[in-house]
Amino acid sequence: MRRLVQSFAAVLLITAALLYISYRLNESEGYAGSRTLTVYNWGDYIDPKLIKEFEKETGWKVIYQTFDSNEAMMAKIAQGGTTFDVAVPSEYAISKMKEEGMLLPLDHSKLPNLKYLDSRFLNLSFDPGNQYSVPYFWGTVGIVYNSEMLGGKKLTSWNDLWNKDLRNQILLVDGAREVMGMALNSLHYSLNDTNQAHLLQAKRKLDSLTPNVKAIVGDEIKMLLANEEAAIGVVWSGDAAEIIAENDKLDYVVPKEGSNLWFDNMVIPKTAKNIEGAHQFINFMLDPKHAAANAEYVGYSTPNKKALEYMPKEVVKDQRFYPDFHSIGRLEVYENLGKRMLAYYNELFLEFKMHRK
Ligand code: N2P
Repeated sequence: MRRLVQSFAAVLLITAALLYISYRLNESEGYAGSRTLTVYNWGDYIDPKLIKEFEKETGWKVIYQTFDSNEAMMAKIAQGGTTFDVAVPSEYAISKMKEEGMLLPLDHSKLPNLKYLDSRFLNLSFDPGNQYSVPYFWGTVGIVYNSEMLGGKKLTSWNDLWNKDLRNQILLVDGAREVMGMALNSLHYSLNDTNQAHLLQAKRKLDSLTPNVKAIVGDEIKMLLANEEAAIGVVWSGDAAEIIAENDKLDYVVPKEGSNLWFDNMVIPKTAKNIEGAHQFINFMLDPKHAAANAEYVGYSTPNKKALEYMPKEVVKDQRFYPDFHSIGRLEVYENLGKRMLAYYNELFLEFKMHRK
């Protein structure tokens, strides 16, 4: 009997000790977790000095990760392995993430710097009232080209790219919506077209561009064009601004058949762990001085009206990168076309990429 009591006491003691250890472990993990803020952004899309400054100011340690497409970002967040506190999707992705319950509503009382944003970028149809997202950068898709390498020629149209003289001269941004959108626009269809015959026609037209396409690339597109490895790039406007700052022989044009107007906004994924820190980070990036420093560093256009006052006049007056987009009727914003249609766009783009090899 005594033996029994003894071993019962021993089991109790061990259980209590284990419980205590696991409690302390959880506590310390929670502690470590709560000191960090995980930010998920596009590549080349922030001034790293701002991350340092934010860490110093708030005491959060930032874990910074990057993605190169909305599709990759959404898949990674949905898969859940890493939890992100802030992410920066584009408008159609925001609409999709909202629909799929992937976002947390924002607490505007924690974002006093919202008042500095230009109202043109607020309350847009993909997020009425900015319940879930706050503007970060915006821009267009267009053609950056080196007219010296093209014998003084000026480009004005998507269809110019199909010219037989441009063999191996074109670099394309690695984006399904962008490249499919270009093909659709070149055929005078909407870049949100969902008609299968039109989409197949666009894909065939892309295939016929293949001899002129040197490569389909990510952020290295800027370096390649600035170094004159190719004469033409289909790029986001901010990349064009960055390239032209490096090499002023290049120019940027939004083709006359029409193109894309896009908005990248900051959001807090539903799975976020540091919601307080996420609001602080968003508000920090909305500070006009920080927004101006960020825009100058990455080359993209800021939606922060007050920030423009801290930036060089020649930058913010440049109609190529700060256009009055309401007056450019030919721009369209990507719509959330639904899961199946988005998958179809991706599939056609992938087939085009394979066809090249
Ligand atoms: C920056 C990518 C910008 C994304 N490298 C445009 N939506």
